[in-house]
Amino acid sequence: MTQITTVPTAPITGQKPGTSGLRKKTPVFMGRHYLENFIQATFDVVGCAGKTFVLGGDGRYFNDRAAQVILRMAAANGAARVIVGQGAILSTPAASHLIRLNGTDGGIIMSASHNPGGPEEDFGVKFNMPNGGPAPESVTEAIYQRTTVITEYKVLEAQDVDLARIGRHQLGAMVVDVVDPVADYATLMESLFDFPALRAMFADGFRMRMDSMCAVTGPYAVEILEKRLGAAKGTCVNATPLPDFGGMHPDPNPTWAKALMDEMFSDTAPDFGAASDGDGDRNMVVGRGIYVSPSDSLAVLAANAHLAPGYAKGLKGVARSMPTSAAADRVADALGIGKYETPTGWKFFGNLLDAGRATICGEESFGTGSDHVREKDGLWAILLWLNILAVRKQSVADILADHWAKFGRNYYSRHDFEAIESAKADAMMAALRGSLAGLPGQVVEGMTITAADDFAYTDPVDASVSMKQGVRVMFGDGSRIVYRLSGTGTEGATLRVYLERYAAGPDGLDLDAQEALAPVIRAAHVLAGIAAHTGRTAPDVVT
Ligand code: G16
Repeated sequence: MTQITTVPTAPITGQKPGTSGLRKKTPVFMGRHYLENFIQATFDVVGCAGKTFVLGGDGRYFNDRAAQVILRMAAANGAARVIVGQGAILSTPAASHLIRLNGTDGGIIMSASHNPGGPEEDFGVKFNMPNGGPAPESVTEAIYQRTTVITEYKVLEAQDVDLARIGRHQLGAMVVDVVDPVADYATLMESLFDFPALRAMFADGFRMRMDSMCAVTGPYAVEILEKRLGAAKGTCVNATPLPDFGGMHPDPNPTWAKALMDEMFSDTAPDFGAASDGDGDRNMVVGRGIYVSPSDSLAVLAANAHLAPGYAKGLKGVARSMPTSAAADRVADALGIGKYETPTGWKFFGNLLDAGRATICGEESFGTGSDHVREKDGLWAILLWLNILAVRKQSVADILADHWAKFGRNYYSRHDFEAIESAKADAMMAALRGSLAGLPGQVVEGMTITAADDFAYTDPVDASVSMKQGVRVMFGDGSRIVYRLSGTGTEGATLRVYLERYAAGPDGLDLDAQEALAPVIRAAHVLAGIAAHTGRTAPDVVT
């Protein structure tokens, strides 16, 4: 017996999606009507009757129960079919792929990405469009507006769907297809990369460490790297997804993936190391004794992508988020292809990819991807690196050295100041914005400021405008400081300070990034009065 119930509800404040969907503390999401209001608002905006959606998440705490609620609400709102990853699990790029592969009307992804998971940690939900990419601001804003006036939601009274069983299920009038979360994604990867060459490289003794940080990519990494490519058993560590990520902070950066960093800088380091995040869209790559910054990774991938079969015809263009270093721009210029600078947030790449203007996109926040899906894709980036290593037969360190010798080096680092009181962070940004007009011409740390602004972006495809996307201070010697507040945190404010300095070479290409950036770092503190506003003198995380 199934019955549709209409439940009276009232708006709950604060359901405004951030950089990538709605992310809150898990107890907030588990609060009365919280998930239901947001899902109903989403269905009200995107439409649900007769539609087909993909549903999956990164397996964090509450993922399983939230999936059952979303399924019952989809059925009550008249959806025709939902394709769900087994156990309600799908990595974000795999979900994007399934949306595209099946030509669905979009999908719902349950994830708070790299944020920790667990009863007291973070949860999140976002809607992806029929192109497989995160909903643009116009849609997320409409969903938010809807949450402010919502009065009821619909839910089907029914038993849980057995999401452990692959195959077709029925939920009221709605079909639920439970699918293997890995198979289609692995096939897609096999179509882009030279798997025989990678198999030969592993057979020749190439050693790798893949740290899935107890998050969603474990099964994907084991299937692709160990089973299909023949990497030694045990290459993949932390490969079982856990609801609390084993207490880890599944953010693949040198701070949170410290065990991987330690191994890669040890005497027994393998040839290549990689890590991915909670929902599998981020990646970090490390060579033996050398860390690859995400901005450099994007540039190297863009310069060498043609070595992989999926990109043999070359790239149409390269896009990066504004705070990402300009290293990729130099590659685009050398290749004579388009280059684009967008606000932070993968959703801004969607139009460029759909319009065929960009093939590869990347961000300083450990995200790289291409037009194969409409999300960034951690394992994709790792496989492209492996493909490049297999063809060039050089170490990561040699590939980076060659790259810098050819293009010069954009020294780069991001300093994060976490859990600042929101009012203090807002006051600092307001003061900074107020000071912009007077900055050009000033000399700080021996560097002359040539321009300062608050980044605004006009989408070249649909002409939509996004204002106030980060304060930029540019210097005469090519150095740059960017300040913005994170849009993905759930506690107070996180101030991100992005630091960049260009060295043309041939000398001075192998300094430690923090050393090379020292004057820029000092200037960043002086210009924004970080200590005076926030009481912080040192960052919590340095990437
Ligand atoms: C999300 C977005 C990325 C963004 C990152 C950091 O990634 O998709 O585009 O760069 O957040 O954003 P912020 O600086 O606002 O915290 P993810 O991996 O969290 O989905």
